[in-house]
Amino acid sequence: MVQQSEYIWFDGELVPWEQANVHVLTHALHYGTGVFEGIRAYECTDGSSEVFRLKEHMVRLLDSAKILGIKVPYSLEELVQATDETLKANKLKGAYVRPLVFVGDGAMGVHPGNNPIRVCIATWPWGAYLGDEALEKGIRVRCSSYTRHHVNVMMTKAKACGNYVNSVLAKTEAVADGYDEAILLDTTGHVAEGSGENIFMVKDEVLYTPHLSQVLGGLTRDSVIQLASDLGYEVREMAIGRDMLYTADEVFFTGTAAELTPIREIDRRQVGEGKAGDVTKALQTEFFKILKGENEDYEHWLHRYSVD
Ligand code: PPE
Repeated sequence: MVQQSEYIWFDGELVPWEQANVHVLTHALHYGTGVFEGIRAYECTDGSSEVFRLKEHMVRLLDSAKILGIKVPYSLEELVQATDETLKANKLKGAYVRPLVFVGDGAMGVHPGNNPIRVCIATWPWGAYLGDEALEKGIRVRCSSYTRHHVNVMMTKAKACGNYVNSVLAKTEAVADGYDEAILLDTTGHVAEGSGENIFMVKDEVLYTPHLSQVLGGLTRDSVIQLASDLGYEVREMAIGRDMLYTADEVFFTGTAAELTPIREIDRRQVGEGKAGDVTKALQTEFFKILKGENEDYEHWLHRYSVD
């Protein structure tokens, strides 16, 4: 169960959590016509708070909407402000932030017509996405029997609600089979991403990650690439086969919800030493310092706010 907070920002105003409801004929419920974001806010070491790369997340939300042909009735600045307002109203020093833009009720049928475009921003406290132990010890994953979207079947750059049926299928299959998460291969058979994460591998101190052609351009992925480069690691974006993962020294997932989660086993093969590797741990440590506002060099990624 989601831990409720007091308010949800809905169509321009803060409404009590239980009243943020929609009609059953909401277009997005039937056809997946919505786009969303996953954002995290962190309490910093100095007692202040920050939303990580808030503006970039909202830009991606607007881009996702554009890809689906949805006209968002709010500007980037208004969405940023609404996030601040919601976090403050809920007195949340740290939180998961879930903006959602969706086609509301009105006409039925595949064509969304002139149905209203509705926008909400929900915020709630959310701990480690794959469990507390996962961040430290790593998780067990399987390559999914489901393939990631083809670029001309679904719009892989849009964080569109309907796209996530593919993720749900992969994730539920993985969990039912006793794994923590799934790795999806793309339509060429190369490694794409997790159900809600991008993926990296390390071999001989070099980082590898699938190029962006068929995966979501994750902001955590982008942050880790920049951070790794700043720390002196070489990062190569290229096509990766699952066999490369099997023989990698380290593999890890990145995502707003998953943060930086090590993978210790893939398809019943131990990855490296079967625990978080040195490069993964080094990146994790530095990344969490940034998130907690402890590294001034990355202050430009932080949207500071205060609930007091
Ligand atoms: N790929 C997919 C498919 C994806 O959903 C996410 C985020 C990422 C990569 C990583 O992107 P970023 O968060 O910008 O680094 N998934 C969001 C939703 C997860 C969920 O279960 O819901 C998230 O991490 O918030």
